[in-house]
Amino acid sequence: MKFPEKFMWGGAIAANQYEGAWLEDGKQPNVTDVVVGIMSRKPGIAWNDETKKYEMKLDPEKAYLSHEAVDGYHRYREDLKLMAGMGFNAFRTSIAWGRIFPNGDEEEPNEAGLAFYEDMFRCMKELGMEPVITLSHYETPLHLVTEYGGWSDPRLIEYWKRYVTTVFTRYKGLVKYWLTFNEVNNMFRIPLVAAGVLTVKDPKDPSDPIGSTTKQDIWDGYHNILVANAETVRLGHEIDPDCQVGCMLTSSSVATYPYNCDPANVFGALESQRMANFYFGDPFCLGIIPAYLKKVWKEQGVTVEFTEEERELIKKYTVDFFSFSYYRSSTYDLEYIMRGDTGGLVGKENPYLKDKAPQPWGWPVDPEGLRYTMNVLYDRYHLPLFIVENGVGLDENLDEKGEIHDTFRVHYIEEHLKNVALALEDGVECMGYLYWGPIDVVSAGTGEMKKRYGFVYVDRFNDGHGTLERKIKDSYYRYKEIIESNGEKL
Ligand code: BGP
Repeated sequence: MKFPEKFMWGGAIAANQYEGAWLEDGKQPNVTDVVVGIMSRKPGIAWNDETKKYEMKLDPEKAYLSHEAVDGYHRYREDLKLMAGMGFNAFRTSIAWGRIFPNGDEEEPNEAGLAFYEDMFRCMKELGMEPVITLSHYETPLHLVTEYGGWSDPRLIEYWKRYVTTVFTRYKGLVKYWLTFNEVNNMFRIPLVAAGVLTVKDPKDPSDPIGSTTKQDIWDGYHNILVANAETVRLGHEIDPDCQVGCMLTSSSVATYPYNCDPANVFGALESQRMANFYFGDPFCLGIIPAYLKKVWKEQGVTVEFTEEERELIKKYTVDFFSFSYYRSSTYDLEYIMRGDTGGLVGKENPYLKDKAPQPWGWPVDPEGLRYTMNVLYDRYHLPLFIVENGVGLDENLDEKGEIHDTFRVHYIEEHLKNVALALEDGVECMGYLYWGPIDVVSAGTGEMKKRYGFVYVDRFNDGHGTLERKIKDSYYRYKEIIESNGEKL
């Protein structure tokens, strides 16, 4: 198995799932702070009839584990040392936008937040890890959503530009790899969290904020995010010519296979790839607004118009690399209604896949789907790829000796990495592989601690109790061996 010499090996987490300290040092709530699991249809916000606005109203019956998460805010130094112990040369996390601009629309940034990340990034560098930083990982400040309707309002572009200018300037020379919007292509399934969009002007049924969010508002959000993404590339290059800016899409949906060779299923699979992935990938990487969207907009009765200037901007400032998550594949069958979750689309069960992660989540395992995805993306975009999420969530407990033998995780990683190597042999350019959740964090999809991805276990449970002590699992040593041999010992 051959990996390039400068291949980036490491792991990825996100501020909202790792840091906790949700209201510390000036931070204000972001969209993930009001949900238990990003798929939730009932966010902790309520309509105020007097002000005619939504405001935060958490459900006292629910445990919002992300508020304390695994206390990374206070423990990142010891955790980063554990990561360096595996030989990581890269580490991905996000900046919680609300630590820098707590409400999102302030004129001046919050120094405490800037200093916090500066120390964290310096610490990564000292330990030999290249910071790979997501600018927004489901972390739009809540105020921007309740006050403006989030990204459906073009004023967000200005607030965003202020935010990215601030962090690009402050971390110039410290951060080389920036990712814009984490898995923003989930915006139709999870408008509030994935894209920070909510209908706030006369919502149809204020007791159902998600159900009341209109297609028009989501498409306006799409429009504004495409502009903001291009502005980010422009500003990044202008402020720090050595930095690289990539997009970040959930690309499990690229591996949407037609269930059989019925041409209707083949075309359906293509449409599904487009509307789950390429509708963002094409503007981000090729600078074009896909032609098929005209038909989609007509069918949905929405109006989306880009000015000539915006089109030029999108055309000119395409991303430097394509980063993505891959968890599993899916199948398309005309007769079957596809669902989705944080792992990607869920179609009819694929009879050719023998492997499945254990219950209760039981996600299908398709390592060849990663090779397929990489080939499709590289053929289409001719940009270096960066795998910034891949991993398996398991319900794990310490055994009587206080150990965790996570053989399934080891198997999962080995099989996926073998397919990365095959994709490299196919000619695909790949910058690195960052395993999702190298330390247990709060699950994005379910909001639980129980769903663990880590090589490092954290003693915290669904009801919120736990000592937060860290323990190394077996997979830690195996991943370390793979990294040390630069993939030769696969
Ligand atoms: C991706 C998200 C991550 C992450 C991962 C695993 O969609 O970018 O934040 O958590 O999925 O999902 P989950 O935690 O739901 O298992």
